[in-house]
Amino acid sequence: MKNILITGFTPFDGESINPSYESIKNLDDTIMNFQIIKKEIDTSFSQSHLQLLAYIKTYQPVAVILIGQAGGAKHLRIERVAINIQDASIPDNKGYKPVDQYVIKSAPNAYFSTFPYHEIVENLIDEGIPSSLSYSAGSYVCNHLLFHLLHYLKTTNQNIPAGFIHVPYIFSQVKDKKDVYATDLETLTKAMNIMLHTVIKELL
Ligand code: PCA
Repeated sequence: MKNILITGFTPFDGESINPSYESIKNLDDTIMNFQIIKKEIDTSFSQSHLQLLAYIKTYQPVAVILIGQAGGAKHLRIERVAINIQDASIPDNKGYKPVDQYVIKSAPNAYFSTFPYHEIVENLIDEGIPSSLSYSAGSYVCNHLLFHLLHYLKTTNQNIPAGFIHVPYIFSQVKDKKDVYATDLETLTKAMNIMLHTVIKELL
């Protein structure tokens, strides 16, 4: 059976949960003959890519999808680009806060996602889940991880679907926040299933 790797992040910035991992952890273990490998990645610049690359080497996935929280977002953001910049406005979970640094000094300025982003947005919207393409995954740990993933796949000639989806807060996270958008976990998990079916269609 072929593997699809999907990851979420650990909570950060004082939160007790991260909806990115919450939305994937209960996904079915298999979908249409593909094994769905779900992993939680540390929200840190130093560890995140090492964990991801180790999982890729272990599971040899045929597609890799990363999920992260974008607090304050009003819909799912299907990320198309990773930039070679790390510039953090808050420290990561190891207390590290890079300013204006490269992700990988010798690498290109940017990489593009290779998963079927247009189809994912279309299918999510068809199912009533607000989503759009996004041309910036920021300059924090999410962008860092997507950049490392796309760089690794490119430099090892692995032409497989890979990309990133940012998800909004879920309701339990915004009880004490004013005027901040949130959605429910069920909707996010449904979105993950729609996205995986869309990716799998491309692999068949
Ligand atoms: N979101 C952060 C890092 C971890 C996460 O879930 C980001 O957007 O960079």
